[in-house]
Amino acid sequence: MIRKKIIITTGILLIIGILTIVYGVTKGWFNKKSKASGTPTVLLRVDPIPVQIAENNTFSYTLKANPNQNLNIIGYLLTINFDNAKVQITSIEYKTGVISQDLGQDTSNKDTVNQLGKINIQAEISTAQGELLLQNTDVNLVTISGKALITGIPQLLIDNFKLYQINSDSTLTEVSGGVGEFSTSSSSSQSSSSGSVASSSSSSEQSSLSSSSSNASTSSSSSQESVKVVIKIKYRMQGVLNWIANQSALTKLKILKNGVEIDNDSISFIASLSSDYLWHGQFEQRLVPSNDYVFLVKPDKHLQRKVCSLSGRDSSTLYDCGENTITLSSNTTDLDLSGLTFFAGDITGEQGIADGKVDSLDYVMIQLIIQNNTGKDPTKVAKADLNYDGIVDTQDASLIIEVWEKGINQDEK
Ligand SMILES: [Ca+2]
Ligand SMILES: [Ca+2]
Repeated sequence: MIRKKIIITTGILLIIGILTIVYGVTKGWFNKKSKASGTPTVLLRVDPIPVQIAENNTFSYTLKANPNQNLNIIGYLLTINFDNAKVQITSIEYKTGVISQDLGQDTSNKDTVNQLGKINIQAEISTAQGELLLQNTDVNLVTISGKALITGIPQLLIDNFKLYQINSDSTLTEVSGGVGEFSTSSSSSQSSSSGSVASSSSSSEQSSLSSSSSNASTSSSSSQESVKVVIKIKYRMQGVLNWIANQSALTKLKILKNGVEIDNDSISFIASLSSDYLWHGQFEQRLVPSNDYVFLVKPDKHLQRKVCSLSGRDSSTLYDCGENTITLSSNTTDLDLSGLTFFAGDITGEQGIADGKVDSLDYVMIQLIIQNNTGKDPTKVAKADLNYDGIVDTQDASLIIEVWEKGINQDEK
């Protein structure tokens, strides 16, 4: 009898145990391990959770970030949208890092902020080594205070949250953050869950820079013979206003014939700065004489431009080639791009190399060099001296802002 009871009790306990494990698995109790693995994610929340505020009463919320692993950051950015008919902002205080000049907004910008219903938060860490955010620990980023114009729950909608992590090899990684436990508002609050490091796939930079073979003619059906063409090119870089002798820039070039890139060959040549503030260089290529060529030219640290006439114009904006193409027929051709400005700033991307975009990663890299006081270090000059004056400083940073102000941020294709 007693033995029977023991067997039954053991059986029941066993079933309860199994059910508990099954329940635990479905609830993800045992998933903790995967959380600490590779991909950094950062959750952002508003503290306290907004509740109803009576008309003319004030509120103050702190944005708290919480990473899933230790992260050494050197900056962050995010956008906060709000309904300016319901809420007015009275102060914006940075709790981690300091505002990035010309990019971020704080209390001194509250008029603009209230007019647009939008706050751009962008901060950088002012110490050279960055700031360590500890795993699973809240850190206060920004405190936003304001006043309710009508009774209701203030809704601050956060968008585009990113942090910049500095790695041990001093490359940067962009960590896109997620927004969690956020406000009460329906739509945008929970939409973006956990973020991850965007791993930009292939990079054009990785392709070899070997200068070109010669079999352009073999590819197409054309029966025409290819001829050796020497192309002499001159172009202008944004912000290069002084002539310093012996400045040179690796310049990459792709040739499109009838819209198709020839042979996938990367051509590169070294251009030299001359006293006319123009960069001069030349390259040779065997080409079939034809009237349907287009060039893609990308000087080091600059955005690529599409060139579809032998004398480029239209310097300050992006342009569309339309039907225009280049005719190549003679053995020597001058490509005079002095009217065309090459926009500066593409120095880095996710993998630490130029990625065809001028974005905040490029900007942060320059800020980092300035903060670290390594602007004269030859490797930094080679990497990030955009105006070729021998030092990485705020002038280089402001060239990037100039490019953004033109609404340009990527290679022309
Ligand atoms: Ca870039
Ligand atoms: Ca410079």
